[in-house]
Amino acid sequence: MSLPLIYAPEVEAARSAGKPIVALESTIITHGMPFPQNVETARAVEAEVRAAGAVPATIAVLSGQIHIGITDAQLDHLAGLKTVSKLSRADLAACLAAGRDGATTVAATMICAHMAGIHVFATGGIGGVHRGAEDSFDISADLQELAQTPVTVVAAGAKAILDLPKTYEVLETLGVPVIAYGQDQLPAFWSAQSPYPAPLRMDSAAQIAAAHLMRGRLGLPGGQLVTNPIPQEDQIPAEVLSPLIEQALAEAAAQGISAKAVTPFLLDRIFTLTDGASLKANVALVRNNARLASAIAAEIGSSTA
Ligand code: PSU
Repeated sequence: MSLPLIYAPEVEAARSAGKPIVALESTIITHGMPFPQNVETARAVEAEVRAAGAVPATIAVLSGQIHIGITDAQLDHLAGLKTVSKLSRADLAACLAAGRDGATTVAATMICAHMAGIHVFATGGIGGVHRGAEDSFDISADLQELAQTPVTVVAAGAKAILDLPKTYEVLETLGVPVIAYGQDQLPAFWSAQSPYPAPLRMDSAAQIAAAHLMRGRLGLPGGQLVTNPIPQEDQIPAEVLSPLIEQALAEAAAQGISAKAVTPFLLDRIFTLTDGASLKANVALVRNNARLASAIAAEIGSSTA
């Protein structure tokens, strides 16, 4: 039986022509940002990828089919849905089998990108170990996915709402290469710097592409996490953000927010508490990640050609 996979015409043409392709996720559209900024950002990020000479493939599930690349009308449909499932590894097959719509998280987007032969994926921030995970056990499935699916994910680090040291400890345990781009410290999503030293540092897209290809040659499962610092001019300093993150976390605990609802709740509260500045920074960092991902995809393409 064939896979329930539909390629957008632009992506199909890129596959035939051997052009670099960059996967993009859809949960950031449906659960990560408010309307209409979510749609504007999705279009702007696709435009960044095109401007960098690659082809964007925004991945989503529509009527039980995995779409590798979506049209403007499909993006509007997805962004306009009142409620839509947030699909991770555990939910993907059930959503497809039921013929429903769903937005793909980092984990599910990696699975779909790999099925479609796409090596590189750009997003904002991956999920990770939530603060208080020693009691809640709330650890994003994104981490396990990085350990098993061979896609290089470009993010601005794990989201700063998480427990960053624990997140990077788990990635180390899982054998996931964590690469900081152009600096020695790990970035912290809305802030370019963190106190945490990066396990690996690379300074060019070519180096990152070579490491990706070498993992494949060695037969190692899993991908790479590239942490790309938000541009200095767009960042929110950690000392400004920290108390607001604490406040949002306290509100989530008081309201009993749990499981898949935690990340969207926190992002929404931080948006309000920063008067929208967190969203502006989020948009800037995703665009920045799209540019680096496009350069890595081009390097991977030229190495295998
Ligand atoms: N990047 C963003 N905003 C987001 C996400 C990524 O800038 O909302 C989404 C991704 O889909 C990621 C998810 O997989 O947040 C993490 O959710 P959780 O913590 O529930 O695993």
